[in-house]
Amino acid sequence: MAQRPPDLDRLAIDTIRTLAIDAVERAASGHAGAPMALAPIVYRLWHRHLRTDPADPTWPNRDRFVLSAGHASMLLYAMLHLAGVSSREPDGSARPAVSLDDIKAFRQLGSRTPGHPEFGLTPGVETTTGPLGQGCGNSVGMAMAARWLGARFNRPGLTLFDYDVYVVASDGDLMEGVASEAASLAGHLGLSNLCWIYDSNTITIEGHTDLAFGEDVAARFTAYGWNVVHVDDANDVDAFSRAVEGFRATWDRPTLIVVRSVIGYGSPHKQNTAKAHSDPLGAEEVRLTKRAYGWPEDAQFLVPDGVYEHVRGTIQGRGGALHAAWRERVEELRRTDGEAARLLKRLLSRELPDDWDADLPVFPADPKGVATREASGQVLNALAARIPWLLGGSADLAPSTKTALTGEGMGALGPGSPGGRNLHFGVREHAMGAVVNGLGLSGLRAFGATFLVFSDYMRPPIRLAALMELPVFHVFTHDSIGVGEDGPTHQPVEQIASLRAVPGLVVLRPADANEVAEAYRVIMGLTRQPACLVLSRQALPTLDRTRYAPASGLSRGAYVLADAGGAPEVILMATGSEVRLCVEAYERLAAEGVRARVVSMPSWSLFEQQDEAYRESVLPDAVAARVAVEQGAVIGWDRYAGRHGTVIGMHTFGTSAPLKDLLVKFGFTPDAVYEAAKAQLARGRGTA
Ligand SMILES: Cc1ncc(C[n+]2csc(CCOP(=O)(O)OP(=O)(O)O)c2C)c(N)n1
Ligand SMILES: [Mg+2]
Repeated sequence: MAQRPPDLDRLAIDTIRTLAIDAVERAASGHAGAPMALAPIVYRLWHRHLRTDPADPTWPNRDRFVLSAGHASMLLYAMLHLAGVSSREPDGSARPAVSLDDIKAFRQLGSRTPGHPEFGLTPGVETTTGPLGQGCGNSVGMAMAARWLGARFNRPGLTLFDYDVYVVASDGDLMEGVASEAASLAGHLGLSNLCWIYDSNTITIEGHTDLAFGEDVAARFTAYGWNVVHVDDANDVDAFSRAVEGFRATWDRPTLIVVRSVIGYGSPHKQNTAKAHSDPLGAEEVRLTKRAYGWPEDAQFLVPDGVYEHVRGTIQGRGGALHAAWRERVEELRRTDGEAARLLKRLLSRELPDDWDADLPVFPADPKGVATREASGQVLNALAARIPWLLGGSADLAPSTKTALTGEGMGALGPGSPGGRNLHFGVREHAMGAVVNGLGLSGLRAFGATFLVFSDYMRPPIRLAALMELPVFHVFTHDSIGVGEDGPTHQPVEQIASLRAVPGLVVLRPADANEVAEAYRVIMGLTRQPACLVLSRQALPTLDRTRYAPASGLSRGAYVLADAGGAPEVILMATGSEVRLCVEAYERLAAEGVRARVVSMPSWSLFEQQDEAYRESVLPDAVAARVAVEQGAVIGWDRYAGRHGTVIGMHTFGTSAPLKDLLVKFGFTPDAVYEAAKAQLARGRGTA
């Protein structure tokens, strides 16, 4: 009798399941429960629907697959492996994104298969996930970017961008506020190219979701304006395909596919329990589970004959052809609109247009000056006019953060205007950060904006931007007790220090309008680092750069702004609005014949990148008399002020009062700086 041909789809699905089980078992850590449950639908999505080219996981018009439930990372790694996703090595050869050896090295030092998926480390991983909800937030930015790119580069009969964004989200993802914020925004914008697949298994770490999550998620998403469909069993791949087809046919709204699944599917004792989330199954349970799948019980990391060919053949066949057709369309764009094609190439390679900085304003000296937020608005607009893919917006504070892009053709990005440059995030700081990351992952130069004090609401995406090395930026205004009457709830104290603690994040607090322009020059030149611009609400004098050093010194993080000449006796250093206090104190000291120096220090991290000789030239070790001034927590300033230096900063929260009273109360006056300098000098002479 002829043998029945093996059901290769079933084999592929169980390969994903058992690879996840074996990897978690070998690592003695990680999560196999969700991969065991979701293997059928993720496999079906990739095999049947996803428009992706395994030979080039960076193809710009590929559909995105985001595993927001990053703890299920083995699901993604196994899928990337079976799909044959590969990257190009510098010598042109192809290397698997995830080899079988990589899977065997799951969670080990230096592997491509870290505990949670990391963008940039593993080709095919679209974004770093693990902090629940972030992938959901990123996906909204990706979907906005797809439509933005389409609006800007598609031509009648020539579609360059029409990709879809798929997300796998868990209970935890949908409990997180950031996902709710992002879903609300996506619904408002009618992002019909966005599909979240919700793994509704009613289990989280502590047990049944009845413990803390009783709402009707489907009704909630319907209220957000989403199309909601249900798949009653994660093993019913045909029902899932119908849901995906329903998504593809929906033109006005995002889609949520609610999939009922059983965590740890197939494990006789752990399925449908919270244990399937957290523990490796254990040798005995692994055997029983493999038996339940009809799998050789003692085989490990097994990929049965025929599976690779079956999976890769289909995905590569479909995706390769789509990619080739896309390349032809890019060629056509080159023939018909060379300028657009050139810009697209730059955008996709994270380069800037020629002369992007040609219109950067130079601000004339002015004792009254302007608020740095005001200068920022002018600089940002000068850049936006020359960098077509610079876009962004605020969490409902554009008038205060001065981040509106007002030039010709800017317009708002809205439900019917996907190509707008002004984004209205609504009062959703956390989603703003995550959406900006999604835009950044799509090649756009994106920014967000709010008050500095509310940067706390968006720390998770800021740190993820740094971890992912994304050149996004944020404009944080109202940077100190300078906020005045709004009081301590709105007066940032610890925010600058905490932002400085994020590895790789460039924090810039310019002292005047010309430093603002230079700060933007630095930010736009970044290709692998996010930045935060910390700006004042109140006017700051525009320094006379014929008298003081040029603002271009900002690019080195700290520079000598004013110097009496010769070896300094005392160094006054500050950032932002406090630089002017040091300048005033300096003028008084200089008039008395004291050799004082003012160091403007807009960015610690940029300063730390300078060589020792430069740093020594700015802050000579031999000079112990030092005063540092910043309207923020003093933590860390001793590094520059030295053990005996004076740090004038904030030791408490602020208070509600007119600014002039606050400056006196908290000691931010030229007199206080002058007195501190005198005390420092006296101590140095042994008289203190
Ligand atoms: C922001 C955040 N908080 C907490 C965690 C720790 N954590 C990992 S998975 C998880 C919940 C697991 O439940 P669920 O999201 O439903 O995933 P499942 O176990 O069903 O796969 C938690 C709390 C996290 N990764 N991110
Ligand atoms: Mg769950």
